[in-house]
Amino acid sequence: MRYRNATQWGVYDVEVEDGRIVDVFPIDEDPEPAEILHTLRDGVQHPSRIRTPAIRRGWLEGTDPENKLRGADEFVDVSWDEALDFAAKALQKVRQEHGNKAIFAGSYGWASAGRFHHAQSQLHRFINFIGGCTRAMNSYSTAAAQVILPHVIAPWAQMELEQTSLEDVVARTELFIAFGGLPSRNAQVAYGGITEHRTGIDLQRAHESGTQFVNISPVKHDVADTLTPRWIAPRPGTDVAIMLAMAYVLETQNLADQNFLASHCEGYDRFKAYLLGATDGQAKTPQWASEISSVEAGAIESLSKEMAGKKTFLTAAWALQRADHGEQPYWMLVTLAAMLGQIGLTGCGVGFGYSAEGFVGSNWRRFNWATVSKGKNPADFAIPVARIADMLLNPGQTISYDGQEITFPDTRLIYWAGGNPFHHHQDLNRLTQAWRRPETVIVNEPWWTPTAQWADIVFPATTSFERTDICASSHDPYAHLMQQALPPQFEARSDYEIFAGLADKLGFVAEFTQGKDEMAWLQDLWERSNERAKAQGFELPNFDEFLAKGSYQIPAKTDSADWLAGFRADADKHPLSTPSGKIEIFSAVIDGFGYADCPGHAVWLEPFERLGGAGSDQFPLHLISPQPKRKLHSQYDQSAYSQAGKIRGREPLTLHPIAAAQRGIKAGDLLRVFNDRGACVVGAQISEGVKEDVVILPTGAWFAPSHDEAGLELNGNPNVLTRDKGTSSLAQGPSAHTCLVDVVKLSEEELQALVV
Ligand SMILES: Nc1nc2c(c(=O)[nH]1)N[C@H]1C(S)=C(S)[C@@H](COP(=O)(O)OP(=O)(O)OC[C@H]3O[C@@H](n4cnc5c(=O)[nH]c(N)nc54)[C@H](O)[C@@H]3O)O[C@H]1N2
Ligand SMILES: Nc1nc2c(c(=O)[nH]1)N[C@H]1C(S)=C(S)[C@@H](COP(=O)(O)OP(=O)(O)OC[C@H]3O[C@@H](n4cnc5c(=O)[nH]c(N)nc54)[C@H](O)[C@@H]3O)O[C@H]1N2
Ligand SMILES: [Mo]
Repeated sequence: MRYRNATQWGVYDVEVEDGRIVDVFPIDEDPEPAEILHTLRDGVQHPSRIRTPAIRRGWLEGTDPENKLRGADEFVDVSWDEALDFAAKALQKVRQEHGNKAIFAGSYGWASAGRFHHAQSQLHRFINFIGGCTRAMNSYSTAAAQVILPHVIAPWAQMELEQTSLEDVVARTELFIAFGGLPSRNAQVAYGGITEHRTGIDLQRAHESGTQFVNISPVKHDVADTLTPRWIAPRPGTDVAIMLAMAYVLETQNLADQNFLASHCEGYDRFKAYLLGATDGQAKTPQWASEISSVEAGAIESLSKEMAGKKTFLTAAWALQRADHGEQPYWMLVTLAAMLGQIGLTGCGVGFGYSAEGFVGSNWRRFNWATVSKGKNPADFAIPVARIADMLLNPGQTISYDGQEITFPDTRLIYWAGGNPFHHHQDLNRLTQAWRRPETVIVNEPWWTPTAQWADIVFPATTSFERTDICASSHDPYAHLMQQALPPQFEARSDYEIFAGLADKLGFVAEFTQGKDEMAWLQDLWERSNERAKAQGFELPNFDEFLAKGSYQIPAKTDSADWLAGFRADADKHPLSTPSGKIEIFSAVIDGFGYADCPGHAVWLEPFERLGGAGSDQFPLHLISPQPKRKLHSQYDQSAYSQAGKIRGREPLTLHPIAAAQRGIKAGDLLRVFNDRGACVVGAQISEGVKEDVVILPTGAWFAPSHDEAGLELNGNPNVLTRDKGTSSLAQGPSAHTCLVDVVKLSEEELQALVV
């Protein structure tokens, strides 16, 4: 039998025989199915599935009061009733003794597609009934962007969903300059789900209609060869210096659009004084930028002039803001686009994350489908998402965030459902210390992931293939019925059922379930969505019709003007939502915060380490840890398809032939990558497509600490190397991409030890 189901990398038909998934097929509507689909063949029913509820022995028996064994202990299988009972009592105890803020249930992570069975939504709905918890705000993806851009140009949601479409690029863009490139592997994925993969096709159409692509990235294949891009390879983390030098060329060669700067922007003069060196004695010349970035001054100058003479679109990968002072490249790119004066013209201006996910730049109507109602968090408190280890380690400490002060609570209980902090967080050796502090950690997971292994109480969760749901997201033209293809595996229950079970123990199951079954909840979502559709002037088919047909396509949008065309035409009539209604090249609000690490206009700030700067004498290679090609984050790393991409079972690290030769490294060797923060084992892959002193280690390998003194991580998880520091006092985002390392071949002795 075939069943249609959906993932965050596409919609698929899975073939099931004798209760096993035997094959997976893309659907006709998808012109370029993602290769990640192959993970599903053996991944869903992999031996790594959690079979029964389980409790960590040291926690259950009270023999590990300081939680020293958390992460390395054995688990005892228990019944659902017992596990729910222990969890409900632990939640009650912490609430009563320490208050709800002592429960951390931010639970960041991508979980799975499906609007009803969305793990975090279920967790948050449940926890709000018992008084709420400490939550997390913003995302690991775009934390710095989410905070800086509303001050400068537009709220992130608007920017992300409404910015210039690739259709407009095809129609009109002559020069497309991509800082961080347009890595096609990333467009396989879209949060909440994706029906049609079109990014590669649309970029190819742009190329064929004459758009020229420039890839400014340490990695050559960040723009597909078929787009015949020019490649400029800066040192990672130095893009702001290059952008400033471009601005310098525009300003000093009379190429900046002074009219647009005067009519549509705020505070250019303040920025200009800095640009020309009046405020700090340093003109931001191409020569200055060249010394920082290693890009030739002449190349910067000629590209700047070319930009001014063409219909130009500027973009940056999200990766650029996942770095120390990650606010700056985004602010500076908007500033640069404002100086070109083309913002609001079709196919021109600035936008972010084209290829970061498959929906960016798509041109369909944006429709906000209804979600599971979660109610309000009575604790009304959240920390910036990437500050979790800081919070766990430093109760009572106060940090700055976007003009506010946030004081960390004393966390006594962690509840995680649908995320993998031992995948996503930086400096995992630090996280392991922090993670031992709470009394209790509860995790819902389908598989024995590192986060499940680092819990005290583990509930086995179903996957989306074991439940019925609706896949629909604000950026996809379709809604799909997700058909249950398999019975729940072993003793697994859906997150909804798990929280209903806890609600039962705590005496509010009727309120939590409202007496509805899965299908009744789906109907409720559908009908509430229809109310929203009517407000937009269209109607959904009735629920039974949708069930019978299995999918529905919303109507296309009617307005095709550039999202900033109105603002361009008349900035007074169509102001931006910034304080001045204009593009804020200088922000009085941010200036007023008085942050040394994020002043009132875009600036070059030295990162805590970089090539040619701090730390590079000791650790001469820059590590970039991008998204993995063969999976979504850590999901399905256990599958045969992901494992087929490994070298001797370890994640491949790509390095330049010169860096390899200097260290006697050959392709296929096992290596140790290391710095002061940690070390891991990787397999060597050699390529001329990376800058000489840059190495690439994708994220996603399941964290496997060796638990010995050397602290060697065994699968190649880059987050043992990254530093856990906020981008700045403004956004406090993650700074994973600022990371220096060195690499050596493993010695015979180390190799022997690995075999054991
Ligand atoms: N060094 C470095 N680190 C990074 C990044 C980087 O660029 N460099 N990128 C960061 C970014 S942008 C992100 S978004 C994060 C991603 O980090 P995460 O989103 O935390 O990573 P995932 O592996 O997607 O974790 C989702 C987890 O949910 C589980 N799951 C799936 N479906 C269900 C379900 O229905 N119920 C339950 N209970 N669980 C389910 C999966 O098994 C998996 O363990 O990583 C960040 N970390
Ligand atoms: N296949 C797959 N696709 C995914 C995901 C996945 O796990 N797997 N994850 C999804 C998620 S959650 C997100 S947030 C997006 C992330 O989307 P991005 O943040 O854009 O993705 P990354 O892969 O981290 O980085 C993109 C590129 O930026 C370049 N880069 C890194 N640092 C610098 C720098 O300092 N300067 C310049 N110029 N370039 C730099 C790297 O070479 C890298 O290839 O991807 C999504 N897409
Ligand atoms: Mo992300």
